[in-house]
Amino acid sequence: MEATTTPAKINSRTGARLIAEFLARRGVRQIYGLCGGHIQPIWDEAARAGIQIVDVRHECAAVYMAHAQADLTGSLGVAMVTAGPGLTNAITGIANASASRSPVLVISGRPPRPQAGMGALQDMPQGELIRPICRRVEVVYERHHILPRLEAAVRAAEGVGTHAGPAYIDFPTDLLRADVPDADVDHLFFEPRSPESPGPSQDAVSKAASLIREGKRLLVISGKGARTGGNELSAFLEASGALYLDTAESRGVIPLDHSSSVPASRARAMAEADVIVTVARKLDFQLAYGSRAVFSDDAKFVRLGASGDELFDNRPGDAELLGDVAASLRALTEAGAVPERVDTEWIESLRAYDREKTEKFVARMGEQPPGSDGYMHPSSLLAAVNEIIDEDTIVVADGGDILSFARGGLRAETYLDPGPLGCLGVGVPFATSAALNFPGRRVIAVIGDGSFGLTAMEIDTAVRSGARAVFIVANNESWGIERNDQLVGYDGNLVGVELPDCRYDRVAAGLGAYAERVEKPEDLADAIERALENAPALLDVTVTKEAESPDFKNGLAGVPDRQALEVWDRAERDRQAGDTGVG
Ligand SMILES: Cc1ncc(C[n+]2csc(CCOP(=O)(O)OP(=O)(O)O)c2C)c(N)n1
Ligand SMILES: [Mg+2]
Repeated sequence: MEATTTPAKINSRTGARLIAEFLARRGVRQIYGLCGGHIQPIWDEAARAGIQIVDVRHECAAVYMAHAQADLTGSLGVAMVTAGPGLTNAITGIANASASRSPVLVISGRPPRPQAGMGALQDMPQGELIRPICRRVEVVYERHHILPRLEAAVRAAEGVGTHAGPAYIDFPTDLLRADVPDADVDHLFFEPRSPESPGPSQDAVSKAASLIREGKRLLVISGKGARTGGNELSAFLEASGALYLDTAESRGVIPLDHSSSVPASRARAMAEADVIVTVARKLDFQLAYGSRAVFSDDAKFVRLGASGDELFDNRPGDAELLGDVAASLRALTEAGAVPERVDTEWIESLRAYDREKTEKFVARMGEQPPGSDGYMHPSSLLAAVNEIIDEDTIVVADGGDILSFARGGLRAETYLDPGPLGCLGVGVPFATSAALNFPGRRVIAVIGDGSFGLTAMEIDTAVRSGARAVFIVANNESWGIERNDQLVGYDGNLVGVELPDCRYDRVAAGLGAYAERVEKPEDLADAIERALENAPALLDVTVTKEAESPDFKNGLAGVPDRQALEVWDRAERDRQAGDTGVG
């Protein structure tokens, strides 16, 4: 018999396998997502490529989990959601990653190309829907575009040469099934790259250094991008003798007990400093938009940032250092940017004020009386949590009043919260992701009852994936901060703010988690220990709805016209009135 030769087979793989290979070779170890036919080929190939699929109960939670991973590890987080409602469900998570400038890649599918525009299942203009909240949107049509567009999306998310944020890419399902020949696969795309961002210009460094040398009261405020420049930031604080305010964006970059740190003197530091250095920090509502009514009118701003957003939003810098912030900080230290006639009296007085306020605050925390309803004050709960937090504990806070109490009251070095979008519901997914990414560390989330309800079903995700987080629900049977606002600002006309009689411990137990209800402060310590031992676990802790948090007292819930806080709003209006006669 004549020997037959099989024709040489062209080496190819499906589009889905190519995407999975790209992700695996670029170091992606987990994808958070929820299944669906439009993405099934990638879902399948990613799992076969050894990527862990963490499957959630609502697509938004997948993006929250990818976001938490990105914030905690500094590397790209990846979420995968199906077409149509899969993507629309994910939108709040994408908006949150956008506001937080967190590197998240969102992958989706869409109807096969032959059905596009014909009224196909789950067909909608997905790219258009999310374009304003993404650093980049890629809608892929061709097999030879798969790798270049993935590369572009990943780099946009990582914020190479600018700030990070979410990027989005989708593929039609037929392209995922189609063969991609070797000729369309450039292997260079598989190689991980270390993003290199250029440093600041020499002129900008000289200008900034001389402003700092001329100042007497130097204040440094850091933001998200400072997370990658911790060493350079401490070296600059050390050399310059500056005072320092962190914001939740960069909590932990500088240890809480650092001698420069004066969080409790925040208002005075902002008002009295004469040179303010912002490190990768937008002057957003949390910093009074840099207002001349809140900061000193003639204070000089030195702004360091990876993008325009971090340099000239609201109050442009007197000196602006565009580029890698670690490189900018190093350059300032090397240029001898140290105040020549430093106001040591001011520094000492702010430190003393900070120490005194902090000591009083801590002493009072565990001693707040219960409400007239007999339930404990939220600070009693936080005091008990503080007892078991160590420098390794990852702490998550979510809610209204309880978030405000927790942000100031919990002594956490590693900390995540709803961020500048005020995005309630992150608590359970953030903590679940933290526990999966850091199985050796304690993870504790303190969550308002209202906020818990938004993503409560993700307790099931924690149970199934073995995420050993402890979820503590501060149950005041209300959307507390809004209720307080209605009591005071709307004559007590309470509308849609009560959440009575919910047993969150039973919800969690029903989903397979260890759970307890705790009603007395003296029972908290043991209950938290048991929860840590049996995690994932939930404690449903009854707290009074009468406690008024700092955010409430500052007027945040009332949403003033010009500024986020009432006292700043008043100061801003006074300044305007003084200028123009208009109140
Ligand atoms: C997704 C979302 N919905 C609504 C709001 C408005 N909001 C801000 S705080 C708050 C109340 C939060 O209640 P809870 O989580 O129980 O915390 P508490 O204030 O009671 O401590 C609400 C509804 C928001 N920020 N985010
Ligand atoms: Mg509540």
